[in-house]
Amino acid sequence: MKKKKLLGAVMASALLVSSLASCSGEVNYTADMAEYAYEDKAPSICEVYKDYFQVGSAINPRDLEEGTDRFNIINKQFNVFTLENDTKPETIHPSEDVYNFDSTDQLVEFGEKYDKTVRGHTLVWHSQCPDWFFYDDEGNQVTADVLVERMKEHITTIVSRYKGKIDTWDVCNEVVDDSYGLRLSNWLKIIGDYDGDGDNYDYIQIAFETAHEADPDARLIINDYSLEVNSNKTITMYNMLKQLLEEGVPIDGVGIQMHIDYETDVERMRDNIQLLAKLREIDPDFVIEVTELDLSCFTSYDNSTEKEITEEFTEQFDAKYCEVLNLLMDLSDEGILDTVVFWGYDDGSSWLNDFPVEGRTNYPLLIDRDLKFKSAYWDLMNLPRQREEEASAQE
Ligand code: 9MR
Repeated sequence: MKKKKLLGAVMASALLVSSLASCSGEVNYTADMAEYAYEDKAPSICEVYKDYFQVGSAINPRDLEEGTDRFNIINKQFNVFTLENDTKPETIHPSEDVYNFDSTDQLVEFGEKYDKTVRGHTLVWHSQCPDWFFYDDEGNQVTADVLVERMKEHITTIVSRYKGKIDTWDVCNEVVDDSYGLRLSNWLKIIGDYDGDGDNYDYIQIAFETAHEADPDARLIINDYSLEVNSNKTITMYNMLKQLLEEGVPIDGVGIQMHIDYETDVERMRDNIQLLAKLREIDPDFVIEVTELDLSCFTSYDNSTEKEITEEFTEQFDAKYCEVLNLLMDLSDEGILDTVVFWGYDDGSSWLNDFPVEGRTNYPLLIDRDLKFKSAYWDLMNLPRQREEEASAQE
């Protein structure tokens, strides 16, 4: 930034800041301060929330190119990272004898160099999982024994390689069906009730036990979407985890993806999460993680491709982000949650463009397409302090 522009920005911010002074004498951040972002003078979201939880982002290998704006942003803003796609089975283990570790190695090196928490996403999933797992060379479906062996080999090879380096694994992803019971994936269909004890949780149980053997210190998570709003899914997840935890299966927590929108009912989210938190009656150390947070500008019943981002809409959007982060701080205060990961950081790279409606442009994250910090980001930066002030005013 040129000096003159910087001076102008400083003066403008000083004026604004003086009118926004809070009762403690500290000042609120304003969107105008986005001017500082490229100067590495913006605050850091993980720093601002450090008393509550780690704050992270899904990233891609291009974000790890040191010296770029993208690298500087992610390195400063977040302290926990996951690769958006490159640790998934189809990339890391595309055929039985081929492993591609490059991107995951790169993430792990970055984590070691800059002291970041690294998450591995994901070992067992119905999607982005190559067919070779499920079929033999003649194209016939493999037996349960073969699939169990393949799954064990896959998990053991990957988790052992990153033992002590990848802190947390999404061991199983999206195993619960949207309407009832478990998702009828190839994993479930083929492995089924493997031990004959009357339930079909076996592939999940074996996956967690295998990961635990490979790295006993890693945090092992079962990750799913819509748990915060779809109570049927939450109940299925709760019942299954209750049984598995009572049987001693090494599951350390549940990952709530949290792909929500600007109308999502936050009180319903609280109720659903509280149900899952009851699993702490069985294992007091059981955690809830938010693993893929983003906030769509389209509701699920909206099929349009464009959204007019009016001032009024922005206020609604920013307020929803604040409402959600306040809920997450409540959960942290209760000792339930210590990790919040956004599914990306800039609108331009979000999976929510073109999905689920082709041609759609979405704006679900905290940083815009020009890598400028949005007003929602600045609102979130004020939130922990405002919350603490409100709490002390009530004392
Ligand atoms: O963001 C990911 C996108 O780039 C991929 O094309 C997509 C493929 O299924 O997966 C997206 O990430 C998903 C994550 O792995 C699991 N939860 C839902 C995420 C969004 O679809």
